[in-house]
Parts: sequence; C-alpha cells; structure tokens
Amino acid sequence: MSEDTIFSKIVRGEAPADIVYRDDRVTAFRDIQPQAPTHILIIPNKAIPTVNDVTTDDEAMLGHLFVVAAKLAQEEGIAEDGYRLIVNCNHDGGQVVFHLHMHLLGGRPIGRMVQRV
Ligand code: DGP
Repeated sequence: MSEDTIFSKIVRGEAPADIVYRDDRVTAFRDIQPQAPTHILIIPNKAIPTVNDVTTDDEAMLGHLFVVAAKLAQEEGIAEDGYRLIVNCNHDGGQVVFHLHMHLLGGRPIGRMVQRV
C-alpha cells in the first residue's frame, strides 16, 4: 500500500486547498508555492506514488489529466499564449510529493525546457 500524502488528504477533504476542479477521477488545486501566475496541480484521486507505478488500468485516467489541463488552461486565459505541463518522477526528476501530479504552469514565459546545471 502506498504512503498517505498531503495530496491524498486534499482529495479526501481532510486538508485545505484552493480546489479549482474536481470530478470522480481527478482533483485540481493551486500550488501552495506558485512558480508562475497560474500554477495548478492536477492529480488522480487514486494515490499513485510516481509515474513508475502507473499501469495500463490507469491509461484513461492519465489521458483525463490532459483533458482537465486543457480545460483549466482555457479557464485561466493562458491557452493561447501557452503553458507548460510537468510531471516529475523521483529524486532526479525533482519529485517531492509522492502522489503523482501534473503541474500546469503559465501566465508568463516559462523559459527553457530544462535548466542546465
Ligand atoms: P513536485 O516537486 O513535482 O513533487 O511538486 C510538489 C508541489 O506540491 C510543489 O510545487 C509544492 C506543492 N505542494 C506541496 N505541499 C502542498 C500543499 O499542502 N498544498 C498545495 N496546494 N501544494 C503543495
């Protein structure tokens, strides 16, 4: 069984969040440390720790994350100028919360795809 995270608590309504969308498969809420004028996290309601843990059973739900991202980008008024969707995985990917999530970032030029360090 996967570890319970703050995101699972948000899905269950046990922790506060600025929720912008919710249905039976996904929940979307504003990131607590926004990196851009629009920074929304879109997460499965089901607790999947990382991309490494997805299965073929998750394919429809994972596609739905993109549908919700596109809908929210329209609602945020960033669809035409553009935005970035990010899914981090594990340490080298910069993942901090181990409940799979998609970042929707926009409202300013986001810059290079990845930073060279
Ligand atoms: P990642 O590095 O991909 O695991 O991103 C985790 C993001 O989650 C990070 O941008 C900050 C955000 N975050 C962490 N804890 C909370 C929280 O309790 N509420 C909200 N809204 N966002 C959180």
